[in-house]
Amino acid sequence: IACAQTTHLFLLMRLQTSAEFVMFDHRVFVNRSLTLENIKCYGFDMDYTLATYKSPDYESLGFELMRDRMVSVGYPHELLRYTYDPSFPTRGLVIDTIYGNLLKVDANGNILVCSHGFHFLKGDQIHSYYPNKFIQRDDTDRFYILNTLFNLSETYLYACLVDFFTRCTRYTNLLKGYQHGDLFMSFRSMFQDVRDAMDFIHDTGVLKEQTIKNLDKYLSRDPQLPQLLTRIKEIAKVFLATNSDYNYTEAIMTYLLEHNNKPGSEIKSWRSFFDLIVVDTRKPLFFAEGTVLRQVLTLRLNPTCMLADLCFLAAGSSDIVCDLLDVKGKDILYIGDHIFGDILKSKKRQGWKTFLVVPELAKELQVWEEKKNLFEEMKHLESFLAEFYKLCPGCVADVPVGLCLQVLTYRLDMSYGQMGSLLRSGSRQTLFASQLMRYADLYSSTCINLLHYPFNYLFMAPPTCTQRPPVFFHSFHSGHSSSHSFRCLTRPLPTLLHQSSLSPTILS
Ligand SMILES: *[C@@H]1O[C@H](CO)[C@@H](O)[C@H](O)[C@H]1NC(C)=O
Ligand SMILES: *[C@@H]1O[C@H](CO)[C@@H](O)[C@H](O)[C@H]1NC(C)=O
Ligand SMILES: CC(=O)N[C@H]1CO[C@H](CO)[C@@H](O)[C@@H]1O
Ligand SMILES: [Mg+2]
Repeated sequence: IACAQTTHLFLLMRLQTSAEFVMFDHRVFVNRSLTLENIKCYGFDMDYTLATYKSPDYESLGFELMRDRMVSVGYPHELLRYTYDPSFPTRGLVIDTIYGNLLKVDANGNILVCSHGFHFLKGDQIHSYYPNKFIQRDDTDRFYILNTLFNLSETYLYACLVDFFTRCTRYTNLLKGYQHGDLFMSFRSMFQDVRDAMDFIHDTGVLKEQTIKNLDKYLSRDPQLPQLLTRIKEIAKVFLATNSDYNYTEAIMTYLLEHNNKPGSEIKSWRSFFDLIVVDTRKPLFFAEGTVLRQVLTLRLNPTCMLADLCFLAAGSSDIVCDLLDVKGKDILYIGDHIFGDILKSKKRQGWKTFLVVPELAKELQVWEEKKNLFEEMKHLESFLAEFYKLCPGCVADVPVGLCLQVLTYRLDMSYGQMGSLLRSGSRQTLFASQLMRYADLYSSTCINLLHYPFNYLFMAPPTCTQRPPVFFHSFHSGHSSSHSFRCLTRPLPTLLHQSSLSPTILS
């Protein structure tokens, strides 16, 4: 009853604060209610947040630089034949450094998809590596999550290596690596080499150098960005906190904001869009104890900066941001793309409100729209199964129904790419999706979407009827469901992650 009442109340409130005026693919999705009116300060990350890198050109560049680095430290020349294939990797995969597999898992470590190189393993093959199709995710020495967009090229490179050595006749395939004469090369050492190559292209600045040389190729420039920042600055304080260094930040932000004016209009320094700029932040450390604050002394200081000579800093900590801008953690909305570095730490340690930028959402929404009938079909099958288990606990469902579900899941997954969706496999949520729900208050494909809402907007989270999200599938998998959870399901809610969002009602 309580649940039905909440839903009812929610529907009433929704009539008043309807978000239906925003086109679906421009939506900001809500996990926890948030009143924009209370936000006194907006913080932005730079890479992949304000600066949208072009996919797949940018990932290809990263991949090629790393691949060439591997060859120059002694890996076979044949690797040079591989080129980046954007249809293969999905963000959020887990590398098993013992067996060399790439895994897509859910929040509890259940395996949804598993590949060895480019070969996708079937159910019984997965079982032979992982009894119960399950991994102990807290074994962080063995399993590494590839959570950032920068990790995509790394993910693909690792798959290329496994593919190459598995098929190359000079090498003998063993359980934990390859044998070549007296030499044993473990999957683990290959992973370490890929990481080193990744560090190499970042630390030596070769990736940045190539990017800056060819900004039009690697960076997309949204003409609405100056408008967004100007509008925010009229009502709140704005800061930039980036892990990038001063020179790179300068180049990127100049490109995004200064070369982005309408012809004939006056050129405004990119710095004047912000009240405070912090480079070299070393997030997530920035949100904890921080590092020693340095002033970027070489700069000619921006006269419009409210904080006079302190407006441009290097390193420091999030506490310093609050002090300088005179705001409390709860008054800050921080917008970033890195679930661990930007979102988790700022929320957990500082109580900041968080907005996660998930560029893949554009594609996710497109598939959702195109494959609506498949999602519907899946929903019907699953509610049929749930009903069946409810009536007959402990029974085994008919094979064709299970098979149908498998086929549907596969067809849906393939609509996203070889590794499937970032957020789900069939109707099961990925680890990435569960982290997103836990730590992000709001999420959207780009921060520009904030422009579609008034700055006093109340973002309403859908009511949760039980403590177990998502209601439906928990009860389905554990074999018992209550009529309460069914009622929750029928609510027409604008959350992308919930099963209920698969209902076409939110679009109408
Ligand atoms: C993924 O990329 C981040 C940088 O965005 C890096 O710090 C991290 O080490 C990478 N993860 C792995 C497992 O290599
Ligand atoms: C930034 O660029 C200037 C000149 O272009 C150079 O002298 C300086 O060393 C660079 N700083 C960093 C941190 O790369
Ligand atoms: C609507 C929604 O996704 N709500 C989730 C927001 O985050 C909390 C905390 O993890 C979840 O419990 C909710 O289900
Ligand atoms: Mg970033």
